[in-house]
Amino acid sequence: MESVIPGDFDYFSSPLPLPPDDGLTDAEFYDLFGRHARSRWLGIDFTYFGTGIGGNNPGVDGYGTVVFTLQDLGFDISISFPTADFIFDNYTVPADATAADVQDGLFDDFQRGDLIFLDYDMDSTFDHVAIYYGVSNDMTHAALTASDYYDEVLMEDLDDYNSPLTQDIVWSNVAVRRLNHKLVESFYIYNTPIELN
Ligand SMILES: [Ca+2]
Repeated sequence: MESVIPGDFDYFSSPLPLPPDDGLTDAEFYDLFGRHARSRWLGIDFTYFGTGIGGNNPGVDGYGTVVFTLQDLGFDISISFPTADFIFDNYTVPADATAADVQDGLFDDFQRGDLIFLDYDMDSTFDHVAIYYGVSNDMTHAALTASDYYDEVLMEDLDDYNSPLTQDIVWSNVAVRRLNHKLVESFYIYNTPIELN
């Protein structure tokens, strides 16, 4: 403990507010985000602009699996603009992995929680976002996706070339991003507990 006696050199340094800090390393945060998204949304109905569990439009789309997960983790994140582009533009940074990696089936640079954005019709507006998960049951490279093909949130096998998600990845404009941990951390509500489980 430094001296806080008035006139002491250190007197003015200690009262400065600490920046928001969720106490997690980047790796812990991304892992927590991925696991919480999976546990929260697997098996939930796919609904465009879904309001999550309950609400006036129950279910989730890709955007919801990201935003509502962040809300669950205590981040005060806006849901006023329910689009994948909103997440991409405001809350993400480049990942280590690239679009070419996922389109070529190369997953060495992926980590759980990475976000795979898809622009199906190549109009420069993202239409979907899936969450890379990694090992899940018998899959080595699984992703959590709110699928309009299956009408539910499920894990799809990115090593299966014929899975609907893989086909969408191959035939769409794709970007691989990750949440900006430091940025979403700044939205953290201090008194909401985050637990690694
Ligand atoms: Ca589009």
